[in-house]
Amino acid sequence: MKRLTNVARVCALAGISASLMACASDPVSTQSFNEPVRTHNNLPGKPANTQPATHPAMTQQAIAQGAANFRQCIAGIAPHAAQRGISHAIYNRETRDLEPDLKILELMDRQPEFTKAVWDYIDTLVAERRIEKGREMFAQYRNVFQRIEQTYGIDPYVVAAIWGIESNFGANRGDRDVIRSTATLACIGRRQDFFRAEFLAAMEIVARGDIARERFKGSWAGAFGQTQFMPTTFRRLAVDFNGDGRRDLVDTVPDALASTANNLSRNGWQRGLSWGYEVKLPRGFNYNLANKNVKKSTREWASLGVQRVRGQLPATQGYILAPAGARGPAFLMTQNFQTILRYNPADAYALAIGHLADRIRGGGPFEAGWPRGEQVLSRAERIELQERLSALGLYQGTADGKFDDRTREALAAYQRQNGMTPDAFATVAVLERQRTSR
Ligand SMILES: [Ca+2]
Repeated sequence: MKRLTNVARVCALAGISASLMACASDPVSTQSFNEPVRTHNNLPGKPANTQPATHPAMTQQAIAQGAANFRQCIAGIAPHAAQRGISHAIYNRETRDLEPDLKILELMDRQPEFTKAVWDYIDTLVAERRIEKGREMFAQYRNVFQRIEQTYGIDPYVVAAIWGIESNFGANRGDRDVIRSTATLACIGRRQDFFRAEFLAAMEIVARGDIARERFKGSWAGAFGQTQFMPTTFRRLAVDFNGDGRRDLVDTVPDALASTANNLSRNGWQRGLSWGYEVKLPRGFNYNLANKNVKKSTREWASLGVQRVRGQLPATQGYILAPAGARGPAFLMTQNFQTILRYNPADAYALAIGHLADRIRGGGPFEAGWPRGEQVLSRAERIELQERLSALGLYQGTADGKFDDRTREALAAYQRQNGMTPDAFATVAVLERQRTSR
């Protein structure tokens, strides 16, 4: 039954998470699925008066029209299902009584009201209760985790952490019918091509009997099971680990955990390497170097004064991440951190996965504290900051609220000119300073 593709296609479609998106359990990681750039400065912000213009396929009229044409649309997909070996009888049986779930069109474009600071995000995802539950579940499935480590070479604690964050160890897998959700989004809304592939992959899962229709529930976007795979990710990477002939990521924990390990393995995980190391940066560190594009060997970092907080850095290479600037913890991130990012391209998410893994293993909290007194910027405030940096001649890009390298460089230049540590960490305090200066 194993149907693995040779090449793991990575996060196609504007960086959509390969599998672990639209987490069913936790509101902080339930994100808009196709605008997932959620770096520390760029977690979803307050829409305010800066909400992007509505996509033409997302207007009320377009949605009503899509709903009216739903039966025709489903009938139009039938030949594609047949090409994949799904019989007419099964296709008709599974779609006959289907009605679109229009609620999910609302969820698709919903943005959280407030921006969450990276430390709040980590606090929520790496809460004490989740750590304890993780240790219990790790003990309960010790043999499975051992076999997974042997087979795929993945740190089993990272797999446990993904399980814990994606579904709270299987407790919150989502309750929307995956066939219905993906069929709705295949026929209505702004990502129809993408979701047509998801719908067809979901139909294959039911047609093959991997997962029974009544158990096939997930998030509004169709991510399902213990570790919230998308149907197309299932198609490429799911494995039958308990050998019963079915790849059941909903009710068979070994299948779900092994599929997750397989996913990491296909996305470049390096055996025996940690996701990253907490480090201490020297006084006067050039924060321009804290950039995912600046990779150096640990020896080079050491020569710049970067030290691991406990012990020695192993011989490897990586980049520095300082998610809360100079007054928060800093990390040296390895290739394996980037592998986790392929699941969900948000630094805060990947950091939470890595840290939860270490905590389940028995490790302690980060050595450095977070600047908890600081308020992070809302989306509207990020745009305002960019506009002010433009007015000062420091920023030439568009004021879109997205903190790319150019924005960070501009902010660092501003900080430098004003006698602040140029760490490009955007806070309300920095914005206030710009507002009050002439
Ligand atoms: Ca199985």
